[in-house]
Amino acid sequence: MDTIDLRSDTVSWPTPKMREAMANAPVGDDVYGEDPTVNQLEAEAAEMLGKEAGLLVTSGTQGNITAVLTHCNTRGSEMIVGKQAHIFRYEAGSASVLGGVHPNTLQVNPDGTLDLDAIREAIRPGGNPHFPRTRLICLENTQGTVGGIPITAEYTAQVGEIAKQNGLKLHVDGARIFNAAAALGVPAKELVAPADSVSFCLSKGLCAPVGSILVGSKEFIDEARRTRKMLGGAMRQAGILAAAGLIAIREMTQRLHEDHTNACALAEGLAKIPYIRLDPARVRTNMILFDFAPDTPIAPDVLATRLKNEHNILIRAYAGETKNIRLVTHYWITPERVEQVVNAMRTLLS
Ligand code: TLP
Repeated sequence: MDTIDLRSDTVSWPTPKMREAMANAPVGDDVYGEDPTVNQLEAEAAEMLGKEAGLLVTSGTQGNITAVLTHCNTRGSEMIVGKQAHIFRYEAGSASVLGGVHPNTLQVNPDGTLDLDAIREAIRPGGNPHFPRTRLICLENTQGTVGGIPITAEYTAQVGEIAKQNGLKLHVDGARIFNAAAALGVPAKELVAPADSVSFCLSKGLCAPVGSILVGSKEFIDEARRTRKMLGGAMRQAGILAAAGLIAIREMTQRLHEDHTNACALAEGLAKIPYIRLDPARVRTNMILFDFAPDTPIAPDVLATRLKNEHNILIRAYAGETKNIRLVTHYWITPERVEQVVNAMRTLLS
């Protein structure tokens, strides 16, 4: 029996077409700028996001830290970032550890935004030696911890305006920006138009095995290339990876609505099962967050173990968070598998 893995979209394997493209990719030494497949991917990705240049990095985390270090190039800089954002919560404190960058964290609203007034208030007045120097605002689109909620172009434009008025840079962690684009029916480049930099992942819903892309102005990417080198992320015949990345951006971005449809069907099926507390209306992209009623006869971690052992279904139970189960749909989660998951949950909870 095949495993049904709903722990994340990061678990998605490369497609057979990607594996074939990887085997046949034209390559060169990318540190010399000579890998034609990497160059092609970086150019196409930049174009899709409406920016001048792109940079292939090893992971979403490396894309974010490369951006943060490039924008905040003096120790004692400060970035305004969501308290529930991946950059703050799940990147091992890299901005502080590697860059001496001080995070000024704001509560993320249930719709994935940061309060505009809270952003304004968080910006430090200049010229006072008591304060760190505010340099950067970071947004996340889709916002993961609130359930993959897409952030609109209008909201990002308002944050961009605040950044501009205060001489700050805006970085968007767009790990799943193409999910946001599919959900909102707006081209990704419009969603990130006000951003100075954007990173997005090839290796999540887009199915590539490795890699993310950071985009921005040519000047920013030239500098980011140096930062990436410093972080050990300059690769050699990386065209092998970029070949999968080209399929990811050209083809896989076009089918993400299927993952969203499957996530909705899964949410609707699960919401009908006793003890599951889930609002299907909050499922906007490929993520489902839910928890259990207090009188549920089975603990979440026991449920996860039984799903694995008895039904070959993998889920992740998050301890200590409001919604402690997250399910993520992706290319390998078909409508038939959605049905299998609903049936298995119903069996275990009845
Ligand atoms: N997120 C992973 C975990 O680390 C939580 C997941 O399973 O969702 N930005 C966002 C918004 C992300 O969700 C992630 C990965 C990253 C950046 C980092 O990407 P990688 O894992 O490639 O470093």
